[in-house]
This record gives sequence, structure tokens and C-alpha cells, in this order.
Amino acid sequence: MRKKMIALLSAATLSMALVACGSSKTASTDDSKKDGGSASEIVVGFSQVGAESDWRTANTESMKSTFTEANGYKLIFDDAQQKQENQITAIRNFIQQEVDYIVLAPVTETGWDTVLKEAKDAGIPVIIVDRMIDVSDDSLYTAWVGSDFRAEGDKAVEWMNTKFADKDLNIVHIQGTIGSSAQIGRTEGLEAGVDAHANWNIVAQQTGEFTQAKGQEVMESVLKQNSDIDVVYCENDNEAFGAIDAIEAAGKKCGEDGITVISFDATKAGLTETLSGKISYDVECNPLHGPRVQNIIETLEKGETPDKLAYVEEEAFDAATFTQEELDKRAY
Ligand code: GZL
Repeated sequence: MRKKMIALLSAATLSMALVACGSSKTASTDDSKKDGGSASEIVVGFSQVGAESDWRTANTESMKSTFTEANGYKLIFDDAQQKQENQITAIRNFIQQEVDYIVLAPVTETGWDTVLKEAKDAGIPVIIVDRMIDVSDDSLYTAWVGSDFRAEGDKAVEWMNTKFADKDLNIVHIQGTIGSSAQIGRTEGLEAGVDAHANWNIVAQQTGEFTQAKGQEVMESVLKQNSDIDVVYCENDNEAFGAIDAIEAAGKKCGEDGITVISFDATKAGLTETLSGKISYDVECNPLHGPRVQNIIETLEKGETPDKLAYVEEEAFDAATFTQEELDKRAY
């Protein structure tokens, strides 16, 4: 919108010049901006997936604490409640409001071509954060910053390899939101591991929607049909919390002398359970994307070109070695 403002002010200056020369035109500048921002601040429309998990809360907090008025921004935030149609509506509203940048945290990979073409036609750069999108034309987005979800899955399987080697394993797989990059990559990692081990079996595979409630519900129903479970592979911490509740309610244990729970995100709450031993291995998925997105916008503001893809460095935490000191240092 600031771009439109600059055009308006130049036109107004020209009109005033004309008025001064006695022409009939009167100068008029429209100070009211559609997006409510002031002429100088950068207006960012952010379409967030929802508030389904601790990870998402940390991600939202990172964006909101970065794009503040004090930092020279106006943030228009929309929570899509995990529905793609709500994200598409939000993007159209951002276009109407003539924001300077659109940031999208896509709930799933497909279905974005039409609305992102509308943003491109409106001349509004789109930055994708966290999960990836699958579009026919990658000029529909300017840059992406997020995680390598397949690498996260491979990290978990590597740990399983070391811990279990060629032991027979019955594995319960609680997936994330089906069709999201996080689910696709973490699932690919596990399935590749199972393909490589004839004695590793997935005895149940179902989505937990990245929520604690659904994770518990899935685990409860699986426990009714399976009495011999070795590993529960949860695609985020909140699913792991639900699974642990269900396992303990069934009178079973999690951890060293019980069922091995593997998780992703490494939120403070997840690592607290890792310290307790209930989560045996937690793979980090870093949500602190606010400053990373700000760097992309600042690069664009300088007329420079940001990297198209920027992967975040991530680590993993083993209950056997994790300490309170490490937990105290965690940022989210
Ligand atoms: C991963 C992110 C996932 C987290 C979940 O980058 O998209 O969505 O793993 C969150 O906790 O709900």
C-alpha cells in the first residue's frame, strides 16, 4: 500500500503544481489508507494455520513480536482454524486492503494457485513460511522459509536404528494433518525406515491432526486392538501428550521399560516430557520464523533478491542424555 501512497503523493504534487499554474485541476490526496496503516509503515498480512499446537502458538508469538509498530510494521493477523478456505479468504482480504506483503503459513501443500495468482496480479509479494506449497508456477511466491521435514523423519529413524537395530518392532504411527508438508516428510521418513527393516511393522497409522485431543483419541482406539506395541511415532508434541495420557490410562508405561514414544517439535512442553523420560526422542522443528521473514522483507525493501528457499537448522534430543540445564536454555 505504501507503493500506492507514493504514487498518490506524486500525483498530488503534480496537481498542486498545475493548480499553481492556474489549471482547473484541484489537488486531492487521500490520506486514509485502505489497510489503516500510516504512509511509512510496512503493512504485512499474515495468514496463520490456526492454534492447534504449542508449536503454532510459538510461531504466532514469533511473528507478532517481530512485526510490531515499534519495528515499523502494521501486522494484519488471521487465524484460519486449520481450514484452507479461511486462508484463501484471508489472502483475498489482504489483497483488497492493498497490504505491502502477504505471509502465508499453508495448512496443506496444494490448492493455492488461483489465489496466489490474484496476489501476483495485484503486485503483492507472497512469502511462504513453515510448510511448503505445491504450485504449477513458483513465481507465485517470492520466498519460503521453513524446515526439512523429511530430514526430521530420517533423524528419528536413525535414532530408532541405533536403539533397536534389528529387533522386531510393532509401531503405532500418529500422523499430522494429512497433506501438510510436515506430515508428508515425517511420514516418508518413517515409511522408508520400515521398508528397510523387514521386522519393523506399522500396526496402526492414523492422523492425529497435530492436536492433543485427537492424538489421545487415536491412541485409545489403537490400544483396544493392539496389546503388543513397542513404539509410538507421533508427528508432533501435542499428539505425543495425548498418546502418553492414553497409554498411562491403560495402565501401561512410557519410556525405558515401557512403550517408546518419539515426537517432533521439541517445544518446552515436549522437552519437559523428554526430561521425564516419557518422550524418548524429540526432533526439533523450529517455529521462530518472525525474524527470518523480517530478513526476507528487509532484503526486498532494499531492492535485493532473497533466497528462494531457506531451510532452518534443527537438532534432536534424546531422553538418555537430555538435562534440565538444556531445557532451561530453550527459547520456545
Ligand atoms: C511444522 C508445523 C507443524 C508442527 C505442529 O513445521 O507445520 O504444525 O510440527 C504444528 O506442531 O501444528
